Amino acid sequence: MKKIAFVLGMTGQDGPYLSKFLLEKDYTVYGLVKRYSNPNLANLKFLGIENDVELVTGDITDDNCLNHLIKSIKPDEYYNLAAQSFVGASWDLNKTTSEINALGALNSLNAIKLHNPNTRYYQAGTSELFGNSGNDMQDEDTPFQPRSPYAVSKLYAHWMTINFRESFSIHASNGILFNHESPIRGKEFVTRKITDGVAQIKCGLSDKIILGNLDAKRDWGFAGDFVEAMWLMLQQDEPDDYVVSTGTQNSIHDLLNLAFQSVDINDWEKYVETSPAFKRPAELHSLCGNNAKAKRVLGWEPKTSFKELVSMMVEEDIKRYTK
Ligand code: F7E
Repeated sequence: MKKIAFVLGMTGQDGPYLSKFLLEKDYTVYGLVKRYSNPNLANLKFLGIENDVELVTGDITDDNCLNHLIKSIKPDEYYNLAAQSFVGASWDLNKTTSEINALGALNSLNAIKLHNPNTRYYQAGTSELFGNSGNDMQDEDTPFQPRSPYAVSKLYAHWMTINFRESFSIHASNGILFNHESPIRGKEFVTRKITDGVAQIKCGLSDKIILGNLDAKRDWGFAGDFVEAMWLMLQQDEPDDYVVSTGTQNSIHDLLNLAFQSVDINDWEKYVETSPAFKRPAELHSLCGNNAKAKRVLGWEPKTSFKELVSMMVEEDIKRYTK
């Protein structure tokens, strides 16, 4: 019998990549989409899978809806990728962020416990939990010091996932994912903002990119690689928590260098400005993940280098403007 996966966050970046991966493994994939007159299926279309997934309408903040869907779909695997995922917006939207990211996870876990306790649960966790840890690299033992409403909401989801695992023997795992990007990343995130801006400059459609803190350093990987780790977590006999990262760090300066270099522009400074509008009330300066546990236990490794990732994103953005 085909395995059934239920993916929440189907119109974002990771939902479509994970769904494509699961379809290739012959899963039946159900995806939750919010009710809109015109749901945005662009990312599913980009990956060519919009007709291959079963879309169901609902909302992670509505526990009745999740209870009903779990009862009818009876998924073997439940991937909670639904989130208000933009850290920068989470100060202004702190309640919405908490309702979706924190209580949405609780609604999911309660629905599984009540209606299909054998469903395996994946919680999309984040390196934002670590805050400014002071360590050069962060791993599963690094203490959490969340510094944004986004990170605080994800901390709740993280511990609730562990609580359901320990209290009710639910197979529930946390993936503590560092930044992961792709050509279908939202344009509000700094990678895509830059690759889209570079494409516009190259195509003569713009002459500047306005950014916030250029000194931030992150561990950026390819979303298409990271979704495999999510799946691997749910294939283990025992649930657990894993850092998923590339183990390499780059700054926004490095990102700008590579993005402009990929279109043969070497004097990028004249195209880049900064504005306080894009700075955050509390910033994370430096993140880099130690992925040794994911490598050892899951046998997972990232495949795409930072340079390949940036070139891929710029190339796709240029295609969009030259079609
Ligand atoms: O910012 C700095 C910004 O918004 C990265 C989400 O997927 O990864 C993501 O969160 C850095 C920050 O991602 C701009 O201040 C400078 O230091 O691309 P970002 P993020 O906040 O790291 C984690 C793991 C998640 O879980 C999140 O859901 O870049 N930065 N100038 C800027 N950032 C943005 N967005 N825009 C700027 O103009």
